[in-house]
Amino acid sequence: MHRAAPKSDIDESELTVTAPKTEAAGVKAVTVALERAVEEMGVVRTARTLARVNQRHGFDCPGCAWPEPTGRRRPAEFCENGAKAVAEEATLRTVTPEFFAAHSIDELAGKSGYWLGQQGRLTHPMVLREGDTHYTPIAWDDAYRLIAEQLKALDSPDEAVFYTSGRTANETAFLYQLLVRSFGTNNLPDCSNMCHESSGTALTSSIGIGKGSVTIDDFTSADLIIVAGQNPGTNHPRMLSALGDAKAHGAKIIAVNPLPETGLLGFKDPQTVKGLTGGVSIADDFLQIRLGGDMALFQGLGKLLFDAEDRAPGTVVDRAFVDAHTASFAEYEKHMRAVDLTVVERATGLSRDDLERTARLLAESKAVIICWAMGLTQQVHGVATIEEATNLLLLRGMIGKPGAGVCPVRGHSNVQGDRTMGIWEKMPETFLAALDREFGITSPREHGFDTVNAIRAMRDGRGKVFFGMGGNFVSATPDTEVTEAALRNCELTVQVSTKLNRSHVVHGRTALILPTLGRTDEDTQNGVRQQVSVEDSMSMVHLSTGRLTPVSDELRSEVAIVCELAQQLFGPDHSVPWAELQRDYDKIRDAIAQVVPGCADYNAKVRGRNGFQLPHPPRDAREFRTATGKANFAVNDLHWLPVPEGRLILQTLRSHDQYNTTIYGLDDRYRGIHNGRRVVLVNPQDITALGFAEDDLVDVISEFGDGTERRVTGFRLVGYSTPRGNAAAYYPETNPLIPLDHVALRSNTPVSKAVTIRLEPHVHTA
Ligand SMILES: Nc1nc2c(c(=O)[nH]1)N[C@H]1C(S)=C(S)[C@@H](COP(=O)(O)OP(=O)(O)OC[C@H]3O[C@@H](n4cnc5c(=O)[nH]c(N)nc54)[C@H](O)[C@@H]3O)O[C@H]1N2
Ligand SMILES: Nc1nc2c(c(=O)[nH]1)N[C@H]1C(S)=C(S)[C@@H](COP(=O)(O)OP(=O)(O)OC[C@H]3O[C@@H](n4cnc5c(=O)[nH]c(N)nc54)[C@H](O)[C@@H]3O)O[C@H]1N2
Ligand SMILES: [Mo]
Repeated sequence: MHRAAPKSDIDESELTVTAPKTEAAGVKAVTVALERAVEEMGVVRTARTLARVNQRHGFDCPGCAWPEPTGRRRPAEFCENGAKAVAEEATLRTVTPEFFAAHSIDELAGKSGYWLGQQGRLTHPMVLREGDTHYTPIAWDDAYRLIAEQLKALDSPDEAVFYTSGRTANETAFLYQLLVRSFGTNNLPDCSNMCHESSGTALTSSIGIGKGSVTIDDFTSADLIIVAGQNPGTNHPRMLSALGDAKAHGAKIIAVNPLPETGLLGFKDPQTVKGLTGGVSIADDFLQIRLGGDMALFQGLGKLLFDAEDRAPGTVVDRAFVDAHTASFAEYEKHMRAVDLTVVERATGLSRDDLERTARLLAESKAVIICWAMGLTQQVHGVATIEEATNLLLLRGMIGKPGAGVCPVRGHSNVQGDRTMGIWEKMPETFLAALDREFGITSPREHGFDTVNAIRAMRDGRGKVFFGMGGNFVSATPDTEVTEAALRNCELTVQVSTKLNRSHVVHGRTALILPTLGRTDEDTQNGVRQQVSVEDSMSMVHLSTGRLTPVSDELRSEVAIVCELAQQLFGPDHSVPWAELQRDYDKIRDAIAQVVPGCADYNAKVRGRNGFQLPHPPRDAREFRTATGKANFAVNDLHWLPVPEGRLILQTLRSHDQYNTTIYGLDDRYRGIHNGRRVVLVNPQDITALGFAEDDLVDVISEFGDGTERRVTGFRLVGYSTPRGNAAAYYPETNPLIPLDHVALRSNTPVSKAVTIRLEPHVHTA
């Protein structure tokens, strides 16, 4: 029925390039997704599974964190990449002990991440002991004992690192951080450190809470929506429906992006019959900005808003809001009035007319939302850039009213919830005190390692045990060579995973693979089907229930793995009732209700029709819990990215056919790249100016301020619409180019969207 796993690996010589698509979604999206799903799951499982995505009593889509429309869930909010995410997880292909017996670790290390992931679901706990050539099966209890022994043998709990990826449900996340803090460390790096950390840092400083202030319903009352540094057509396809609805209600939409992303510029809604025929352009205006130019854009707009206020006093600055709710307005005003618009033009690559047109819309609109994702966060000045976007909204009184606010669009389906539940290397004292009170433990107070600092620690021998609760640490992090050496430097690496990935084949002296249930799988404890809960990008919490029969009896839930390991580690007399919590997830939610702010009565509220919304003081009451008690205008010196002579600035991004390090297929349909991934998209004029021709094979060399260089080889040059001096290539193939120390100020996020590179002809070595 379903297709066998691909036997051969990627052959980049088969790569073809066609013109980028001008329309996203539509019928093609439905066909592609269904074909993939049927290949992986067969017809019956496909029908049963896709009918339950994001439905009441169904499961939360493991795709992205975009919320479901409230009240009126569509029969099935169809989303191509959501369907691919589900198919990827619910596949019937399996990676069994026989598979590991047939493939040595050296052989697996030579395969691409694509090949590894496509082999199927992991079925048994496996171990690789020092000197072994192959992973072999291990009993669960022996695996727990091995981990506990290694952890207890450390000189300090701070020599262990506990990573989390954002698919982990609230119940697991809460227990996992409890285990880690009971053990005695705050070393809880997560994928968010590489993702929206800059958003959290900026928003906490500006408005007192690191989360977005809008709800899905605000989209239909907004009259201006700016989407900056985000490619929703690929990464949040359901957001296009919300933007389409907003447009139908009269909102204007502005896309700010170096690339003319198909989803923003042309969209065929697969939900409506209309979508089957004509498409609409989602964006009313497209500002093709230079990489790293957004801080300049927001400052330039600030300046122009003050100019507009001068022309018509009392119409642009929301005085009442500014006076009642904000601090440092005078400093901000002074700073903005001094902004030099000719510098802004150079920094952004935009014209004076672009800037004035946008400022006019901002000044006239009654309700404005600014959305953003990785194009803003993964920049050296990402935090300041997001503060500048927030400044504009504060100036216009656009926080805490219908149709207006800040909207960081989260990636992983529960990355926001994981943070709420305590997955953070620097949780505040109030949380730790509540945790200690509830469980009779003493949480450490010293901050732990974030992702970049965890790599540094393992590299330097200060981190000796790595435990990954999901994710693919080796491929997702920057400076691949350094990170791989850091992992190999560990005594023990443990990966709790659903699918095979590179983090299983780049390993410590001893390595464990612990196979776990996914979102779609039925989770039964003590004979009773369990549910978990997640929080979306707009602070809505709801239940998720998997119903598929797991592909193997040996899979354990993430909750079970945490509880069973904890009992092994802490013994039977620990003050946390691990066995009881594992037996009934309601008990975990009762504990969450006692510890996590806003979660009182969790079990009852999460069972409500649409779940429940966590409190957000600026959104709910224009209350700003900052040190000043007000929303803070931030004053930042302007930074942007001039392109050094003969060089380019590279951004690393996602194709339409991948989920982070999971490669679904080799078809970046919207951008016209097929059957391969090693491409660099460059402005055709730059290709000529640098002495190359389209289709040339090149090596890409990154140059860092400390004089070090990094190289990846054999990339195809593709002429593409991007500003002069800017280039784009796929993640994770280009992660070796990103220096570990190339991080965003204040958030320590790897700068994946601005790497200085040069190109050299690729010399074939036979
Ligand atoms: N199908 C699918 N869905 C996903 C994911 C996936 O891999 N596949 N990943 C999930 C995760 S974890 C995340 S975080 C999100 C990521 O969602 P996105 O942030 O949309 O992901 P990227 O592919 O990194 O795209 C970054 C976008 O920002 C633009 N950009 C880059 N630099 C700049 C800049 O300096 N200024 C401006 N204005 N724009 C810039 C790029 O051209 C691109 O359009 O998606 C989530 N959803
Ligand atoms: N160059 C560059 N690097 C980047 C980025 C970029 O834009 N450019 N983006 C960054 C961002 S935004 C993010 S969020 C990170 C992503 O970093 P990660 O979250 O670490 O990476 P993923 O590729 O999402 O992880 C995929 C693996 O998760 C496992 N998995 C899937 N579902 C489950 C589950 O339910 N439970 C468990 N236990 N495991 C599961 C599977 O084994 C799969 O192989 O990458 C970052 N790295
Ligand atoms: Mo992310």
